[in-house]
Amino acid sequence: MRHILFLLLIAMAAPAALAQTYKPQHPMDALTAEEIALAVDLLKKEGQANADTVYPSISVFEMPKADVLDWKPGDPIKRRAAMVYRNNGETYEAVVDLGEKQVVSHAAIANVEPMILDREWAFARDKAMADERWKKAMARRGYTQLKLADVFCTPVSAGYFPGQDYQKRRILMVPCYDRVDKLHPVLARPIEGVLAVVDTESGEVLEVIDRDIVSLPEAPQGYGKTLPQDDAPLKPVEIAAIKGVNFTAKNQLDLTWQNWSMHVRADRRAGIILSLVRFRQGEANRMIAYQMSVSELFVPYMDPDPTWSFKTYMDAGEFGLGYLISSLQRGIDCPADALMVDLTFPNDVGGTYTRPRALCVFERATGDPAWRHYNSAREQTDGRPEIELVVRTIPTLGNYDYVFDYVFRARGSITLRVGATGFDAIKSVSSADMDAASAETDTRYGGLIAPYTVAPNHDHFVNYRLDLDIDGQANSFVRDTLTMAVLKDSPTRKSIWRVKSQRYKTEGPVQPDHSVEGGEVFRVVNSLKTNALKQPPSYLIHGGHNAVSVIDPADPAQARAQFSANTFWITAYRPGEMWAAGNYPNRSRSDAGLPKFVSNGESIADTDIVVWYTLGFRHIPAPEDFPILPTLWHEVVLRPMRFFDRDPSSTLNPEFAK
Ligand SMILES: [Cu+2]
Repeated sequence: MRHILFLLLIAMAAPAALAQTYKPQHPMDALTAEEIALAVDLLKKEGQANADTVYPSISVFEMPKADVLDWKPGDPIKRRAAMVYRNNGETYEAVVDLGEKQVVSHAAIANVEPMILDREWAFARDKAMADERWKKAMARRGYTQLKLADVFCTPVSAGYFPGQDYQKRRILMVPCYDRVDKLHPVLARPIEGVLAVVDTESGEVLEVIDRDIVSLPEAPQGYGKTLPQDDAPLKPVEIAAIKGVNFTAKNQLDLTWQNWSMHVRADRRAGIILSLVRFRQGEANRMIAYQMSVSELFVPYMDPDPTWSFKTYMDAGEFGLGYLISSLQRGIDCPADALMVDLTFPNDVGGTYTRPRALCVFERATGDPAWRHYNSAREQTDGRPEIELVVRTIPTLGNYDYVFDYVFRARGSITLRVGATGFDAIKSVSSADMDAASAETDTRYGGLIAPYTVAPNHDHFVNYRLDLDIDGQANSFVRDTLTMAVLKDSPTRKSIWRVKSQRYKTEGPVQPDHSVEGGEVFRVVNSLKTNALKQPPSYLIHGGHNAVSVIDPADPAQARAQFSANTFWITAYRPGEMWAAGNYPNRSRSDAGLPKFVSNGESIADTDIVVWYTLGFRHIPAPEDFPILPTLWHEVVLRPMRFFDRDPSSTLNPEFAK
C-alpha cells in the first residue's frame, strides 16, 4: 500500500524496445507491445489523443464469453483494446478495434479519478519538498539547510474524506523518512507529524500538516547501530524437479499440468488473470473457472492521527498489483529451477515495459502424503506423495510484499493463497518500552514492535473475483447448514446433525454465520448436470474463519470499500464487472462495484454467476513482525464435491518416470 518511488523508476527505465512483441495466440492474451502501439496510434488519428495524453489503463477488451468458449487454436481472434486516458485533466474511455483498425467508441467519464500515474509520484514529492511550509516544519525537527539526500519522501494515496476542502482534487499525501544507511529498510525512520498534501495536476501544495514533534533516536529505531551476526550456514534443503517438469507452458501463457489446463495473462491492475481453468477427465475437458483474479486489496489503518487516518489503501485500484510486481529471486521467492516468466505491462505514456522474472511456475512435493493407508491385515501401507503446481507473483506495495499463489492439486482442488511479508508500516514514538510514561498513549492504536517503534493496527482484505463455471454456466450458489436434529424415536441417540441446503435466488452479499451451531459450507453447484451417481456437481469454497471489515458503514473509508463488509457477494455474470470497489476506486466517494452490481437484484439461480470472495485478516502487530515480517499465510480452497465420481488422485501412478 505504501508506495516506494525507486521501484517505479526501475520500471520506467526499461525501454519499450525490450517488450515482447509476440503475436496474440489466444483471445485471453494480454495486449502485446505492438497492439498497444497500434491502439494509441488509432486513438491519435481519431483526434482523441495527442503527445500529452496519458493512459492510466490499456487492457484487452475480451471477446464475448460465448465466442471465447467456441474458439479453438487457429481460429481468428477479434482483438480490441479497452483504454482509459486523460487529456487536460479529463478522463475518457475508448474501445479500439485492432483488427478493423478503428476506434469503436469513446466517451468522457465525469467525476472519476483513474489509478495513480507514474509521473505523479516524483512530481508530488518534489513539490512537497520545495514548499516553504514543509521546509519550516522540517526545520522544527532539526532538518535545517535541508538537502534531498537527508530525507526520503514517498507519496501515498489519499483516500477520500468529505470534511477536507480539497475534495475534487487529484491528490497524493507525502510522508517523509529520515535517510538511513543501506543496511536498513528505507522506511525505518519515519519523521512523524509532518504530512504534505499535493495536487498532482496543478502542483499546488494544498496543505502541510505539522503536528507534535517526535524526536528520532540516534540509530534506526529498534535496529541498533549494527545488525546482529548471521547464524551459521545451514546445509541446503531444496525443492527440485530433478528429471524435468511435468507441466507445459507455451505462448503467453497456456499452462497444462496433469489433468489441469489454464490460461494466464498479465494485468496491470489485478497482477495476473487466470482464465479457462479446466480439468480433463477422459474425453471431457471440464470447466471449473472461466476466470479468477484478485479484484481489490483494501488495507485500512486504525490510527486516528491526521497524519495516519487517511491510510485506507486500495492497492489494486489505486496502485496496481501488476504494476508493482517485483522480480522473483531463484531459490528464495521460488524454487531454483522454477519456470520464470517475464511479463509485459502497458505504461502511462502509451508504451510498455517488461518486468523480468515477474511470474514463476513450479511443482513441489510438499513432503506430505496426498493420501495413504496402513492395511493392518496385510501389514502394508499404500500412498502417494502430495505434489502440487504453484503459479506465483509477488507485488511489492511499499512496505508490504504479497505472495499471491494459485495452487493446483491432482485431487481437483485449487488453493488461493496470500502470504503477507515485508514490513509493518511503522511510526516513530518516544517510548523505548512499555514501562515508559508515554507507552500507554503511544500504543493506544497499535503495538510496540521495537524500541521507539509502533506499528498501527490494520486489516488486509483481498477480494477475489471467482467466475466459476462448474461444468458450464448454469450455476447456483448454495449454503449447506449443519443443524442439530432431535431424534424422538431412536432407542440409542437423542440427537444428531443433518445438512439443510439453501439455494440463493437473487444477487447480493452472503455472510457466513460463525455462530450457527453445527457450522456451514458454501458451494457453487450445477443443478442441471450430474456425475455418475446422479448427483449435481459442485465446488466447495472453503475459507474457514475469515475477517470482514467492522468499520462503521458511514465511515468514509468503509463507504469506498463496502465489499469488505461481507465474505461473499454473488452476482449474475456481466462482462465489464471486474472490480469489487468499482472501476475507479482512487479518490472514490462510495463503492461503485459490488453494491452497484447487486442493486438490480438479478436472478442467480441456474445461470452464469460470479462469486466474489473476501479473504480478510486483521493484523495486531507484535515484536515478532520485526525487523521483517515472516510470511503470514492465509488461504481459501476450492474443493470438488460430487464433481467427480471418485477421487481423481486415486489413480496416480505409484511409480515415477525413470
Ligand atoms: Cu499487516
